[in-house]
Amino acid sequence: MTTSTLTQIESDLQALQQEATGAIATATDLDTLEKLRVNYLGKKGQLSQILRGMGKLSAEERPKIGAIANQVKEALQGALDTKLETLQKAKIEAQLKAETLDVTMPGVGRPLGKMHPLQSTIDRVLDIFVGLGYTVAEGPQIETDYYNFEALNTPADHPARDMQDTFYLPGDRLLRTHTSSVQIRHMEQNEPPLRIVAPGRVYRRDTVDATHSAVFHQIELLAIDKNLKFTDLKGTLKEFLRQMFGEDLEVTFRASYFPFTEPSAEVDVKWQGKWLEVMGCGMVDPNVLKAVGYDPEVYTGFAAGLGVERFAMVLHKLDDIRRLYNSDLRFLRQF
Ligand code: 2NM
Repeated sequence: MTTSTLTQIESDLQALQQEATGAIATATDLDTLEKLRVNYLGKKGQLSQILRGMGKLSAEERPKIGAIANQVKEALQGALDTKLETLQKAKIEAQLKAETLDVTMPGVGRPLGKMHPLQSTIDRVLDIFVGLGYTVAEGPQIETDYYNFEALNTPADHPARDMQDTFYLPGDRLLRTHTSSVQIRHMEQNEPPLRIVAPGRVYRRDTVDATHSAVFHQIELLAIDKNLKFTDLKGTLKEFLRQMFGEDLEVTFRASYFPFTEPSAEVDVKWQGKWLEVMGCGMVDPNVLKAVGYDPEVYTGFAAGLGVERFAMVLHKLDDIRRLYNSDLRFLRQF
């Protein structure tokens, strides 16, 4: 083999090292660097191609070129490794910089929403009854005549139907006039003893004025057990009203009438010097118990109902029920 082949390979290796070192030095991203590695040191890369020419060398020349080739390879590998580390660090730093959150920047002011006074009144009432061992029950606002009236001892010709003028819908449907329908559904599905409290929206064909709305909210409670008596009802409501309006509250029960309770009573509280009617109540009528399949000889029960709007108006000294519905923020922000 001629010396010229030897020197040719030597100078090719030198040229490769020079070119590759320069290219590696100018690489600015990891992709480019990887392409350079493949191009120079890869299986089919330029270094391999030059070394293929070694076949023409003599046995004495071969180790000499082999040693040089190794030096070139190590030098390039070293340059690649160093550059790789630099570029990786730079990439992480750029990422960290891009993702930095400046916690000293002023925040964007987001006005806080708050609970509507009707909802906070409902929540207060429910919290008290849950504390007394009651469970919250809910049901549909569109009802049938059966659940809203018939099962509640209020047949079609009953005069009490006029007491709560009803919105009728097509096809034997109506908008519930009280949440008692929820209690009927619950009793149908459960065995006594039970204590439930049913909050919800109810509908009556009333002329709207400062104290009436065609859509309002009720909370009704119901307890069924053996040996429940009127004194249990009184004790429960007195405790509820005491928690609602405060200690030393004067409470009085006045005889009244509801088709679904017997006896029935209206509850008044002395609030800021005046007697206020706040609830209706009574012992569940035996006909109601029979309608849901309970034996009135074994079980008795008491029930009571309150209007949420009325409670909210008393507690917050409101003079017009309509303020609770027209979403005037100047009004709502006060609560
Ligand atoms: C009231 C007043 C008196 C009442 C009765 C029932 C049921 F389903 F057990 F028969 N639930 N609620 C009731 C009784 C409601 O609201 C003024």
